[in-house]
Amino acid sequence: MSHALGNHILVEFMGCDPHVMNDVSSIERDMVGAAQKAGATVINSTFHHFSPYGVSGVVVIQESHLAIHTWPEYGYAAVDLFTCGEMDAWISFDYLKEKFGAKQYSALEMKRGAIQLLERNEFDISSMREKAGEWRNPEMYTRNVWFTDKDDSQALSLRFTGEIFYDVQSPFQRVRILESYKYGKMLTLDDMVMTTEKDEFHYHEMISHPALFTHGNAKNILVIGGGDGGTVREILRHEGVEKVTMVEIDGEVIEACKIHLPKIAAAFDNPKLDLKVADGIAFVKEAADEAYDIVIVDGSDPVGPAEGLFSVEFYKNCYRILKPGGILVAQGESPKFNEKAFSELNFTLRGIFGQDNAPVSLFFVPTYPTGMWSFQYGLKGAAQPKAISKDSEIEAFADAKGLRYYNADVHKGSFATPNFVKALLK
Ligand code: SPD
Repeated sequence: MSHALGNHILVEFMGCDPHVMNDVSSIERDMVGAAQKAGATVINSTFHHFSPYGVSGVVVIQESHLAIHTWPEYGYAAVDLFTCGEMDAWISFDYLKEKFGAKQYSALEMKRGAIQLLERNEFDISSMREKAGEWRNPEMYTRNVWFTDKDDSQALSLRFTGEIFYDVQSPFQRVRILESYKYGKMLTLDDMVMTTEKDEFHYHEMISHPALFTHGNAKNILVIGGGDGGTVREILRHEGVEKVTMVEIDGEVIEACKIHLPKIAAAFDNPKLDLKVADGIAFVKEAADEAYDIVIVDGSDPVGPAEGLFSVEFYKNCYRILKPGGILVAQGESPKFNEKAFSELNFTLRGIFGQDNAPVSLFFVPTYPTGMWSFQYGLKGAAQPKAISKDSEIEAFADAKGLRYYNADVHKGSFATPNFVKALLK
């Protein structure tokens, strides 16, 4: 006969596979599986991934809960198996030990709620029992799995279905396609959000159209990065463009987006596109002087393979390969999330293109941390994007092409600089 209300097993799993310990969806699946294997009724699961490392989560079961915190860098998971009633939590323990590939482990079992120390209150629990009956369908439990893109002090979290459509560790980064509830399918690289089905147009319209309208006669365009295809899709809406060369370092990004984000990867078959899977930094270094009207750098954040896309040498080469009057546009990070990269890039561009020739365009992307993002320009000529006077041309284009973010007012307004940004750039 049991003399306690609950049974608590505190588990140390060590020597686990670090990749498994950092994979929120597989940990959620295993924790739910561990509960079900032991015959528990799952009510709800909530799991978060913390970038760059670690997963925390809990599976609420009718018999209480299973919880986990992982430290992938130590191959370690701290697991709590708390159960009431007849459930045998050691079945969950064995299941997780195998799934996590734990090389060492220890477990401490404690009885919780010693009956002899407790005083029972008399009250009618029959209505609670009826309610409990509604929870019995194990297919009906709510999954609450969160993807988090964060630095040390700020985060953006998106709830996703737990389904992973694509998950490949390329030579450069981990390429994944997940499905979020609010923003649809999304591309993540090393646990940072790159683009989502629902808000990709904010970014892709703003990286391309302001530069093309400012230039007015761009025929030969180079895109560095941009593996999801959204940037070339927008550029190729301009009929005067004769050739776009796109150089993406990671073929896995292209592949993932072709399969799972076809509306973004919609222009890869366009005959004007010369698509190269190669190192964009080396490509720019070897490219001929004054070859391009516009160079667009659609890179990821300045860690991993995109780090070199924030270097002085790279932008000196971009300047060299632009024709006179040419325009550079670079993914410029956020003045609220990555202030250092944002301002350093602007200093670099001002140093190369001239003090008045490196304007910043601000725009809004809900799925990037803080939502406020930038493109930074390098102008190798007199045309200033802010001073554009082509309103009716822009409006007609936006209308004809069904654009959802860019218009003449947004073009001009995006180059207005809030005071805190001016201060950052001093
Ligand atoms: N933190 C997100 C930075 C995103 C940079 N590039 C996105 C690629 C979209 N084509």
